Amino acid sequence: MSPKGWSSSAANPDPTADVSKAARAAPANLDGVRSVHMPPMVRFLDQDGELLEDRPMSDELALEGYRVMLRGRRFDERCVSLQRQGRMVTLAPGIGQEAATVGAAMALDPKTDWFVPQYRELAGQLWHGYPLTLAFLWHVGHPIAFHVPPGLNMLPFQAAIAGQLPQAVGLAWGLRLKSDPGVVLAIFGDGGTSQGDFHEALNLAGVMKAPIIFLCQNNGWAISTTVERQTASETLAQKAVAYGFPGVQCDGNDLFAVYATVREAVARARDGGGPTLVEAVTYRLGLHTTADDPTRYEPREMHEVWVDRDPLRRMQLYLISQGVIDRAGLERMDEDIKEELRVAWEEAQKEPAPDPSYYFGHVYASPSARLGSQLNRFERRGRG
Ligand SMILES: Cc1ncc(C[n+]2csc(CCOP(=O)(O)OP(=O)(O)O)c2C)c(N)n1
Ligand SMILES: [Mg+2]
Repeated sequence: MSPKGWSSSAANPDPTADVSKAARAAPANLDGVRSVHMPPMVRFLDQDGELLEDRPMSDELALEGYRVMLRGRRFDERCVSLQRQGRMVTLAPGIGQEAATVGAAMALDPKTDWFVPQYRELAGQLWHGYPLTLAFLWHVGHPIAFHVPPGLNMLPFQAAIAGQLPQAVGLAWGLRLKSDPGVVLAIFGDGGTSQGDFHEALNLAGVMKAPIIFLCQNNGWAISTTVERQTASETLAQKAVAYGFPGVQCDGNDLFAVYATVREAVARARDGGGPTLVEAVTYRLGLHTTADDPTRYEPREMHEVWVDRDPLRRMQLYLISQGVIDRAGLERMDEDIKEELRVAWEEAQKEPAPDPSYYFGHVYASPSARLGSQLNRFERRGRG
């Protein structure tokens, strides 16, 4: 799979050409304009964990990747349970999408590269260095979790769909202007591709050759809207062609495929080759958020098809078949992770509640008069 093979943009027209003659020579023919030649979807592991290509990472690294995917899965399950007990705010689990976010994060160098999340990427964020205790505090709505720890190259999560993308391009362009070797991984969903911010961000990134990887997690749904209702494009990856850079689809439930694809895109970006759009084809096995009930709209059979494509199951089968770990080892790992989560949750609960005045800070660089008067009113009324 070569970067050249990903690109399919047409040459710019010659501005000196005689347009009237050209029009006669090439009458309008709209047949087939819907098709864009795209490379096939990248896949390394089949559904049962059988290798189809040479593995792109060592088995030791694959085991570490699996551990973080599992940590993300168990974290989300624990948080859904805590939310049902009324101990957490609304949250968006990434269940079923762990290979997409962890595989992409593994292709970065956390010392130089930036992770720009949406809200469903916790597993990948854990790989990049976001601490578990802060992750719990995020889901209880504690503002401390919205301050990215110093030295961690990550932006806070973003709930406004695609709102992170123009900022991610600014970040990437800024790195380039400073001759910083870093690249940016910006993650969003299939629904995000309908937002103006998505198109503006991709356009600018293409023109500026910003060192950025746009990772679209096509998880089949934008709440209850299917991808078919979202776009008439055959794939989401092909949208990159219009912006003059490569777009590629990979199997988002295959850790190896996501890792290899994003690694190549990272290398291009670092070498000055500009952006890549990667569409990771995956599926949301859990809820849109804890405020959602997918049984109201999701066909049961569709869900079951994707349960069999679970990225964790696929990696387990691979690791066992290679003799990297056995069933007992996997169970021990699961127990260790549950214990880690218990300790981190306990730690999170020790964090004192913030002073309510905290919420008035960090809104503007210099607080507006309106916010100042609201704070005064709050102080006058007392804190009861
Ligand atoms: C700008 C904006 N419009 C609408 C919403 C309401 N909303 C929240 S999540 C969501 C669906 C997003 O779907 P997708 O981009 O596929 O991401 P996913 O939730 O599937 O990860 C919508 C429309 C929002 N948060 N922001
Ligand atoms: Mg989606």
